Amino acid sequence: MTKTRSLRWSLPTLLLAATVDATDMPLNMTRGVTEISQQVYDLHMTIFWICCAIGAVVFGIMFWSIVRHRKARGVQPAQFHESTKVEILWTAIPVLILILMAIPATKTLIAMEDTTEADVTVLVTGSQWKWHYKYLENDVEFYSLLATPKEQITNRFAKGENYLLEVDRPLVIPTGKKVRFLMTSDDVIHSWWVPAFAVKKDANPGFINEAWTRVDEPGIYRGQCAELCGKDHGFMPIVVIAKSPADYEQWVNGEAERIAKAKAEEQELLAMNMSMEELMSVGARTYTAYCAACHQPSGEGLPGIFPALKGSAMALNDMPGHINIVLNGKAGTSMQAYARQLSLKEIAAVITYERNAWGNNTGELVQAADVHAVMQGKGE
Ligand SMILES: [Cu+2]
Repeated sequence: MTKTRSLRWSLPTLLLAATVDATDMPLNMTRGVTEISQQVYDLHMTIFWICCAIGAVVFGIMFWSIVRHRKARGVQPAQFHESTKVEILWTAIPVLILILMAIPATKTLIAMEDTTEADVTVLVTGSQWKWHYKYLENDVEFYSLLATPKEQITNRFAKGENYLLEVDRPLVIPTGKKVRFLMTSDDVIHSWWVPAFAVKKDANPGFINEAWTRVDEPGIYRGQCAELCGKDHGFMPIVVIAKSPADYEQWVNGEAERIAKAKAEEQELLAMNMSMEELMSVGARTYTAYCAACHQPSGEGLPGIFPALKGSAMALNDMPGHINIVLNGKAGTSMQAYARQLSLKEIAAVITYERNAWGNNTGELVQAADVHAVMQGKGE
């Protein structure tokens, strides 16, 4: 008897629980921080409650009918095959509901797609496995790489608060301004996803997709690549810092200065010779950040997938070929072109490292000028 009573009460409790504000539900979509993300959230909740209402009505009628017309009560089945009235009703009602749902959905979609009159435009390029940002109004561009230490990934250190959601150089955008993103890719399909902005757009090689956002609150917003793009798909996070327009302006100037300075240094570097010690130390750092994921920290590669550098003919004998492949990549393989991604110094250093580490003791130094010569030879 008590069991029946508790069952009788549990159903209304369950139904009432559904009226609790859905934001309390940790598995629900987040509201985000932009007007669009709020619109998307509201749309999602509207459709959700419509679905709940439809579910309640349809299952209510169904269960009521099953119980009310059960055989035990001696009910005779009704015969209304091919009833025009019923068929019109069950077509018209869903069509009406769909139209009702399509109106707010279309409004939100149109607002999301409207990338006109942007204040700032950023070209976002995905590549295995990092993001590249280029500010079209300024001479500012950079790669944004995962900054979580390897030791955390391999469980040698405790995992940090923003594990796998931290980068060396975050994208910076101004608050209160419309920022347009142009998405593309260097290799496979990636997807640039920042949940707080309700922006999730595929980055396809050879195509440009558009998205936009306007963030009002300064802050740090995090996201991830949302399209399975290969082995390190889980290691290409996105970090966006929204700064006030004045701070943003300052940051842009600082970046432009940094890039101009690096270019000037590179010119100086061409006349300089770096020592083996310096080349090996910069080279080891560069190798770990850019090469070790495929060629492995041991330089042994993965047989059949990524070639070994340790003891390889190219690393031991063919210096121009070695420089060329690092600069320009190898078409049809995962070997990327690093000419744009790394500085002359880093390229010279990483090649020196590869020619002298793991017992590849060629004793050869590769200088920035050597790399530059191969670059010029290629007419770049
Ligand atoms: Cu990706």
